[in-house]
Amino acid sequence: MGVETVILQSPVAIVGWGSSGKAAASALRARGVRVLAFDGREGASSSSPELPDAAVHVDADPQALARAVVEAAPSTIVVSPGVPGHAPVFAMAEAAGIPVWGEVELAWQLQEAGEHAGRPWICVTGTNGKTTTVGMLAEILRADGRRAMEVGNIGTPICTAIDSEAEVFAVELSSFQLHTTHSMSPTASCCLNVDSDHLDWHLTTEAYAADKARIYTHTRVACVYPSEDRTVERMVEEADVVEGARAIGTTLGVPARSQVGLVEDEGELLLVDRAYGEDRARVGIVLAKVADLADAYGDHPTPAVVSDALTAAALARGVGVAPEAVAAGLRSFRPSGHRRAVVARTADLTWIDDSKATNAHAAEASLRGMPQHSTVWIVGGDPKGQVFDESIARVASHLRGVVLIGADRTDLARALAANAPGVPVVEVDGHEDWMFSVVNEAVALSRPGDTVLLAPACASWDQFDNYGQRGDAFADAVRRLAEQWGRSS
Ligand code: UMA
Repeated sequence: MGVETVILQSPVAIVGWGSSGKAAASALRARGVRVLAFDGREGASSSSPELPDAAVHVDADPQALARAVVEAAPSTIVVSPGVPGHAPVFAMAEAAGIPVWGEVELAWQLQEAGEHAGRPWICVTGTNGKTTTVGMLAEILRADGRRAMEVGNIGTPICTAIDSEAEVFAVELSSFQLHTTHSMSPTASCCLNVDSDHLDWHLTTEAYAADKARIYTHTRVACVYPSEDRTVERMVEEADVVEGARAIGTTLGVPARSQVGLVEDEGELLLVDRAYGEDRARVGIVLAKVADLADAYGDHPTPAVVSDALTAAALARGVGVAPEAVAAGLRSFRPSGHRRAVVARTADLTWIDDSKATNAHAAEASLRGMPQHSTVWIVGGDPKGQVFDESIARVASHLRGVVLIGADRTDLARALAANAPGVPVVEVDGHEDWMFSVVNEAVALSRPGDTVLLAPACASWDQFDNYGQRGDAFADAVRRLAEQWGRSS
């Protein structure tokens, strides 16, 4: 069918025996390819139901691990996204002339060499909003009657889905995954936004942005981008796309030609497409109302959420989805937990769990939707090398007070004192039952009608296994507070 077929010779080395590595190994073994597994963590187990006999070579020293990988003389090395781009395995593989692929690259190559060749991938990256956008996109595709599947960084390695009967993939991609993706050719693609994150992996903001920009490479139909974001627009301009692919902007304003945006009509905000209609020079096509998001986000969805909906709509229209499917999909979409979820209304306060806000950009987006001086902000954790000053200066006027958490609170405490000088800050250390102290401190800082927002701007790894566990601990503490409040009132 005109698709270049790549045949991998045995053995293939898998570096990182996590969910991506195991999925890659299963897909390869199903095709008769022998795999060798490597991991840098003591205790990485070989017990995988599909691969009981895979013996994992473990070495905690990255140099020694890389040497072992190369000495095994594999035809190809498949690295997991957690392996940083500066890990020695990359340079040693290059010196030895061995290609290095990520699990996403492998999934694309295997798909295109098999019976599902040509299945469209609609790909989304960005510092924030990826999971929400991919979820909305998949709902819109399903509302259009297509068998759509959400895959990638969202939690399902793509290699586990390539042999499924899905007709289209809504793909969430991280910068880690894009770093090792070379031949993927999305039908439509988008980078939602780009801000500093994961500097411990990429080392510089420029390297991080360069990996995000790879989402647009080889795009076939539509490169969707936020039209007010010059950095992302430049990524589209510089991308090596398939001849004929178009740049489609999204805007929270009235859309110009080749854009999807918002139009007010009799007090109602409408999502309008001026990008795909035949008569787009003169008329727009109404796709949905902002009010279609009300069941998921209440009457006042934040600009970030509306922006994600516009992007999902623009991507879906790129694969020919009917206009009415956009409204139906957005109405049936529900955000997953820990993403601005209201967990309780108690103690005269609204309690919001945005534990997924693991960087300053995401926390800022949440706070900016709040009225002035109305929010007690719970912030802190593993800062991942971020500098918080500018973000804090931008959100200071929304704050009533701050409860500072995390194992090391030094950077945030200094940035808050310098950039939000009038705002009271209470620090809570990791003593036993500390999350319950956090919610009580939040009550003490608040006034009736305020919001308490857990939006840590940091990773959770210093005190929890993941952001989900952190959000659950918060919701649990709020529940106990509500019980107490119920007893005393
Ligand atoms: N490992 C090494 N050497 C290293 C780093 C890791 O050997 O230098 C080993 C670890 O010891 C472990 C294994 O690799 O045994 C883990 O692999 P991994 O960290 O690549 O994680 P996976 O289990 O394969 O999950 C990955 C994504 N994880 C990361 O990018 C860190 C998952 O995203 C993704 O859902 C999954 O693939 C399927 O695509 C998680 C994530 O946190 C949710 N993503 C980051 C984010 O969203 O901010 C990017």
